[in-house]
Amino acid sequence: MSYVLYYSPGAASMAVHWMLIEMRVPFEARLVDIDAGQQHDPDYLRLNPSGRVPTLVVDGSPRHESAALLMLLAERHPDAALAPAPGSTDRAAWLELMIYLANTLLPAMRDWFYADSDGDPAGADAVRALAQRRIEQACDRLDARLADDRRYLVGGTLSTADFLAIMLMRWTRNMPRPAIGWPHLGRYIRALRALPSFIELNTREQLTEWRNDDDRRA
Ligand SMILES: N[C@@H](CCC(=O)N[C@@H](CS)C(=O)NCC(=O)O)C(=O)O
Repeated sequence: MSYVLYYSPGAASMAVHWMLIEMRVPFEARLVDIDAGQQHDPDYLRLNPSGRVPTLVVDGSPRHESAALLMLLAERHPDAALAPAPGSTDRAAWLELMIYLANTLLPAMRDWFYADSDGDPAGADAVRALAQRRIEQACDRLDARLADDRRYLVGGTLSTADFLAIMLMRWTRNMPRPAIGWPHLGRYIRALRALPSFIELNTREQLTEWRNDDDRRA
């Protein structure tokens, strides 16, 4: 199996990058500088016509969409046990959460960060206000799910839902209400940020923000 990940530090590629590190599978990481507009380079657009990251080239075929890539990797590496097996008790909750994060929270994040460029700048404040409400509702929902002191979102073990949720929670760090301020979410975030694979991910992506104080190496 061969993997080439096109990523940008801290972007939607982060969850996929984390999962590849956690699984300890060989892969090549290629930087796409989205601040410099490299996602619009013709060579990159041939791999990903939407001009976004991530792209994961899987055995020579370019694949997209962070949540789909996480689910695909879980399917291709069942031994890593990063998704409940089909037919298992936790499968439905995992599917529900993956789709909720990808279908409700991730688009609200896109609206928050890209309101001025994806739509009419004149309406951007209204778009951001709605996005903020949706993001905070998602934090309420995740916080309620974690209120029983569970360590992971689904089934008592680390799963793709945690990679996706933590990436999205990280994006709230400069929003009016950062996710770390919710009581149960805050505990969950601190626990997952302590995972060696998350620390390694931040080191490889050269990210210094949003790390536990005692993990900061940079
Ligand atoms: N739904 C896509 C969203 C990808 C996305 O919006 N990526 C952003 C970075 S977080 C991007 O590539 N932005 C560059 C641009 O839109 O020009 C996914 O989950 O993979």
